[in-house]
Amino acid sequence: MKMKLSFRWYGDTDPVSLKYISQIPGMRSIVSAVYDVKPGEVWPEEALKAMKEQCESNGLVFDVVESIPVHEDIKLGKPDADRLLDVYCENIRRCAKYGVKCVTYNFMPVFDWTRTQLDKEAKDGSTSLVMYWEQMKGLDPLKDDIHLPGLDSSYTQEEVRELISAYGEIGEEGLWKNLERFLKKVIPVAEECGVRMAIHPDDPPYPIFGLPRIITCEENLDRMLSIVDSPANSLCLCTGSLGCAESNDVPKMVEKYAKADRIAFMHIRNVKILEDGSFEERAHLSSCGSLDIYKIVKALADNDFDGYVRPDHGRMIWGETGKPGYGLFDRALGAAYINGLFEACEKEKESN
Ligand SMILES: [Mn+2]
Repeated sequence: MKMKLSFRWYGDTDPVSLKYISQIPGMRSIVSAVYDVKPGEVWPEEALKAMKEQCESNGLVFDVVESIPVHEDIKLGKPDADRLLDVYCENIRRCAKYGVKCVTYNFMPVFDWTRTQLDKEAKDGSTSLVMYWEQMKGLDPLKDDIHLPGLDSSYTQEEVRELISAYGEIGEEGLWKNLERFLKKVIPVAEECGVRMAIHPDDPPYPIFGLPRIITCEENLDRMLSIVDSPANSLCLCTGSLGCAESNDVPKMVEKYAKADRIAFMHIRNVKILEDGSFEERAHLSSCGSLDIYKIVKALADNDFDGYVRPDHGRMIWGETGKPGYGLFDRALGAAYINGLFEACEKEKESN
């Protein structure tokens, strides 16, 4: 298979071991990061070296980083942004030095992702992450204390309020301007060291709490990619994030960007959109959710996709406990399913 199958691993504190990950058929790459360093700080080389060695001793390759977080002051265009951009570039160089080929990041204000519950129980007893409007309604981040799971818990409520008003002031166009400044600085460095930057779409791809969100739909992805027209400026196409908005035709988007060679990394997972626009994370199988995963993989195979693929979030099943969305069992089932679809699509393509 041309695609490179990968798995996210949170380092030594991850309840899932590298050994178990290596036992998943076809598993090649580890997706990780230096998680104990704050945004805006330089990553210690020893940590990258240790990660590389640990992966290699388990027969795996550490070549994808998820993520190097973008400091809020860069996204807000604060006076400190230039210094922080230098640090960002230094981290890309350091990752490249230890073999990293792809760096994921996002440009979402304040909240990395939004869910209202991490352990919603389905009829079969499995649990998964969900976002119910019912549970969001009435929450006003400028008045109430917000304790949503995607929020960096190191912020005080006062800081959250200040950030939200700062983003309100710059609005969508301000955020675009700061993204442009980021890309024009970072992409040439990535090109130089053979790294593809992969922007993760906003999750979900519409405004929450009135915060501007720009990496949301085909039109905006086109705009983002055209800011720097280079394969180093690519997408981490997360089917589950884009797929939360019914207006996004995800298989069509995959087809378009795979053909243009602007997808560096695929996050494959399924979501079920409910009647009121709420959504539930579901098993990877197409019939379990709203996305046609076969069509998505076929679009990749038809375009000889050779980038990274990982089964994104999974449910918690078979009594496993651990980090919500990041258990071993359901993500391994997802990996096996993805392998099967790729094998079928690639063999069919060869026989034609
Ligand atoms: Mn994702």
